[in-house]
Amino acid sequence: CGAADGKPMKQRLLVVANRLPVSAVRLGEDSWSLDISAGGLVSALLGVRDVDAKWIGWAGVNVPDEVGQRALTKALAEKRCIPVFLDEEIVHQYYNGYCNNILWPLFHYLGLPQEDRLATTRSFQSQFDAYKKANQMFADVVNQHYEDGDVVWCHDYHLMFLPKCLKDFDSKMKVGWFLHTPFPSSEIHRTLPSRSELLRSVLAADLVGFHTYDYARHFVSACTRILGLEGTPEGVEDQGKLTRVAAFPIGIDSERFKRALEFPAVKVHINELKQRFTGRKVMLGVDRLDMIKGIPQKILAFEKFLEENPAWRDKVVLLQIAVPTRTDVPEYQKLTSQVHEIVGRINGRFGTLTAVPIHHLDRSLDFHALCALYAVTDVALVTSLRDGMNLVSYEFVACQGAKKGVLILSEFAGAAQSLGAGALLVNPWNITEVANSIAYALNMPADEREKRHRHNYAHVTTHTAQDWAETFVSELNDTVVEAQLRTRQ
Ligand code: ADQ
Repeated sequence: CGAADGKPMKQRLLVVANRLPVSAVRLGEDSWSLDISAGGLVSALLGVRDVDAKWIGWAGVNVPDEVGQRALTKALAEKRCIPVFLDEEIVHQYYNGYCNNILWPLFHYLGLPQEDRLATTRSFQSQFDAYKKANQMFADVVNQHYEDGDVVWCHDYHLMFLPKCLKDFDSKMKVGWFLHTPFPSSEIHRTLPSRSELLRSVLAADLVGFHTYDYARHFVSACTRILGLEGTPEGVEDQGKLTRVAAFPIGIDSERFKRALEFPAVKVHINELKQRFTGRKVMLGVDRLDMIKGIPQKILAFEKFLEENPAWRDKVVLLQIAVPTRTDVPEYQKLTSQVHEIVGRINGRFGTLTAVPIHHLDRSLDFHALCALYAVTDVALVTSLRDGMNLVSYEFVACQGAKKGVLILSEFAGAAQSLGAGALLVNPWNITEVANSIAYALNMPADEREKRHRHNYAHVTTHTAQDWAETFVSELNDTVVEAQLRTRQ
């Protein structure tokens, strides 16, 4: 369609995610400072051609007063963001409760909470009610801003109820839903008390996407086994209505990483790191400090490697950068102390007066510092127990144009399906296997390193975040057109 000035109109895209890509800090009654995150999803969506995208989501802060809400809405509008205001109680029940305490561990095969069965069952229902209420609040904001022809792309496990809310409002709305975590085997999903309602809500979407073919297959089996619906090669069919289900593996903005390596400040940082670790091979782990990332297992494997390879003890260092998340949750606090304890023990055991084998940082690094670290790394260790995709493995490869370092990658990360031929795949639960892979990686001949790196580099630089977003949006448009043709026949 054309606009009045004759130029083709861009398609409007409403991206709905739990969190807006901003951090908002209140400066006064009606003033806010906003810091836009330049990370993955944002650059993916900026790169989609002929699309005019806006974000809808929670800004991550409680704003109880109208003056503050109005001021934040106005400030966010300049960044093409639209806020959903959630109060503290809803955040507690919906976000900390149902999303992070129930769906996150379950989708990563860690099971449902078991501490106190009765209490969990009781709070389960109120958390699920809050989840549905919060999803409806997101839907209300989408509906206020929706215009005919818009594409609405819902993201992640926080918003599984949203497709249904949106279709209830307007059955012609083009709705896509993408899951960033794994979708577990139907045997795991079956244990969830609200299993059917969630599946039915997701099926209201026109297109449902996952990182890997396996997750898509698990979702279709859950629909056939739990709901008794028919799975077809295209997706799931319910009384003549097809919901298309497919794999759309995400990527990164690899050019952004390559460009960063050319910045003078990053080059200076690279040289400093090289000097700091002269004579030692650098191994790197970069993770959010989360149970799913397998950080204790990784460090124990490194200890085993040091135990069995004394000649390497003063020739290798492991840098583990772990951003704390969900710091108010006791399980995460326990994980932090567990990691500190293991690191302390290993440094005490193998350290010398001048060097320690593990540098562990509990914090986030800025983008340039991260790129410099990736660039000087000889071996990256990604040992997630489960991970939807894992972008750290992609970022490491993108920064290794010169060095051609080795990637040790968990077979339970979605990335194993795309980078498996170049990486050394490991079972992160098998500490001996990971320790052996570390030894193999450190001793790997240059031609093998080069060959493995070439494979991964080609993948990471050609399957970018922009391609991912563009493919999903165009597939969603096609799916809706095909469905319209089918109903006319
Ligand atoms: P995450 O679980 O957050 O994402 P991941 O894909 O690895 O996992 O992305 C983490 C991002 O945070 C990366 O861009 C990384 O650079 C950054 N990061 C991590 N630790 C950092 C640190 N210490 N300092 C600075 N930056 C740090 C979820 C799913 C993944 C899926 C993504 C995208 O769990 O499986 O790949 O969404 O769909």
